[in-house]
Order: sequence, then structure tokens, then C-alpha cells
Amino acid sequence: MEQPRPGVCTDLPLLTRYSDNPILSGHDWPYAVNSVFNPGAVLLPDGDTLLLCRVEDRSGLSHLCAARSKNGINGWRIDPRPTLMANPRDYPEEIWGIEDPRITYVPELEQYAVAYTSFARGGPGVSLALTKDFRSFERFGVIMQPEDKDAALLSRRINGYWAMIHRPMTTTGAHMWISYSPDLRHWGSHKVILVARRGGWWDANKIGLCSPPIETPKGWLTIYHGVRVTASGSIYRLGLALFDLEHPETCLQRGNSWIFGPDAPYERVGDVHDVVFPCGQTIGADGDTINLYYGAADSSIALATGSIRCLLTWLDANSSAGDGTEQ
Ligand code: BMA
Repeated sequence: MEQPRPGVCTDLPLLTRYSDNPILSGHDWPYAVNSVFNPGAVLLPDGDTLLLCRVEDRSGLSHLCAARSKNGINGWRIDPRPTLMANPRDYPEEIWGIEDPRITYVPELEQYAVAYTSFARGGPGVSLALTKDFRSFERFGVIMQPEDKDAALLSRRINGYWAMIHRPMTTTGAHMWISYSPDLRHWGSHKVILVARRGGWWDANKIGLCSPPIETPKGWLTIYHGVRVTASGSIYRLGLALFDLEHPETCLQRGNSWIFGPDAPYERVGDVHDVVFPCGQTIGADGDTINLYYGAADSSIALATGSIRCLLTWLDANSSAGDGTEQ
């Protein structure tokens, strides 16, 4: 793997691609699929990395399937069958499949919360499930009605309430919101936390949360995607924002450029060209290394590594102050 340059945090690149990317593709799957991409990620208590991958089968619909590895890079042990399938009989909002899981470990519940996109005639919505082991799941059904996606739970309550970041579509564009709940089922106090910029910006008109925000002493470090619409299609790139620890609706910093975008051939060409789309990360034993797992061109799964300290240092030097809702 290329090594990040120690001490140099103010220059791009902040994330270094693993040299043998992509690390997983449909060819690795134990059953017939079209493609695998956009995985949620978590470090298990036994030290294994678990990726909960979006798998698009050959009907065109997606389900979720777990892959486990000792080093988070190779030697993946993939569930022989889908781990979490759409269940449209009990959850009609999943009739066209389930996609893009974000996993948050919640110490208070001693469970993982999986927020995922459920897809049906009304459009994409946000569904939630809890699991202890990624074998059985307690489903909560739709918690944010269509059209909404790109959701993750924060790992702890804020002032007594659970907090969920998500991305509803509105008439003014696709912006990031936060909502609060006493019980994970009933959600309110909805607030915009980061707006899509306008005009020629890389993140104009449409943004969304990538992986679950990382709690740092300076705030919730958040990687988000921005969509630039061009004459030859959309480009999905990544940016950084920092939100207040106890008032996460307050944006403290927002990067003034993107930090990672499609460049390698497997990111530029695939079922959907020019897409990098992380849904999860793991943090190394040093508490600083971030292993970001992302879908590449909606066709495979790749890994890029960086330093949380560097991401925060870069934000200090390259952000516009304050309000994410006033761009
Ligand atoms: C988004 C989501 C992602 C996908 C991306 C690019 O809207 O549907 O799952 O990776 O588009 O196609």
C-alpha cells in the first residue's frame, strides 16, 4: 500500500488508494450476481472487518450480503447466501430491493444499527434494522418516507435523543438533514444541516452523507458526497464537514473543495461511470487511521486509507467558517 506522508496534512491527497484495488467484485461472489458495491463497514469484536455489501443481482434488484476478513483487505469470507434480503410481503417499501447500508455500532444498545435504502414505487426511503451478529435482524421498517436516502444513526444519544442524518429530496434540492427520536421509531425536530451548494460548485444541487460521522474531540467528522451534473453524466466526489458534538445540526466547518474523486480506471468506468461512493469505514488500532470502503463506478468495492488527524488539519486550513445552511 502507498504510505501517507507523515506530517503533511494540508495537501491532497488525503486518502490513499490500496494498490490492489478493487478488493471485491461480483467475480468473488459465491452465487450469480451483477455487481457488488457501496458497502457498510464495521470492525467486529474478534478483530475481523465486516463489509455489508450492496449486491445487485441479475434481476436488477439489490440485497445486502456480508463479507468478513481478518485484515480488511483480502481473504474475504462471503456469506453463501444473501444476508439481508428485501421482504416485500411484510415491508412493501422494499419491493424493488434494499441498498447502500450504513452501519453504526451503538454501545448503549450493544447492537449495530443498519440504516439502508428501501426502494419501491414511491421512490427510495430510509429503513432501519438492528442486529447483534449480522445473522438475525430486528427490522423497524421505513423510518423516513420517500424520497429520502443516505442515512446513518449517530453512535450515541444527543441530549437524550437518537439522531439520524439523512437526505430527503426537496423542491430546492437534495440537502442533508438531521432528525431526532426518543425510541428509533418516531422521528421529529427535523433540521437542515448542510445544503447542496449552487452553480458551478462540485457539490451543487445534490449532496448526501457517505459513511457514519466519526466522533472526534473537535466534532463529528463527516464525509459526504457531492454530485456534479455534466453534459456527459454525473460525477460523484467526496468532501468533508465538521458538526458540533452536542448540537450536530450546527456545521462548524465545511471544506472548500472536494478531497477525493473518480480517477482510477475502476472508478471512472463501470455500470455507472465516475462514481466513488463510500458507505462505511473502520478505524485502526491507533485511533487515527481511517479505512474507507467505497463503491467504485457501481461495479466493485475499493479501499482508501487516510488519517483522521490529517482530515481535521486539512479542514482547519481549507474550510469556510460556520453555517452549512448558508451557501
Ligand atoms: C446514488 C445511489 C447510489 C449509487 C449512485 C451512483 O443515487 O443510488 O447507490 O451508487 O447513485 O449511481
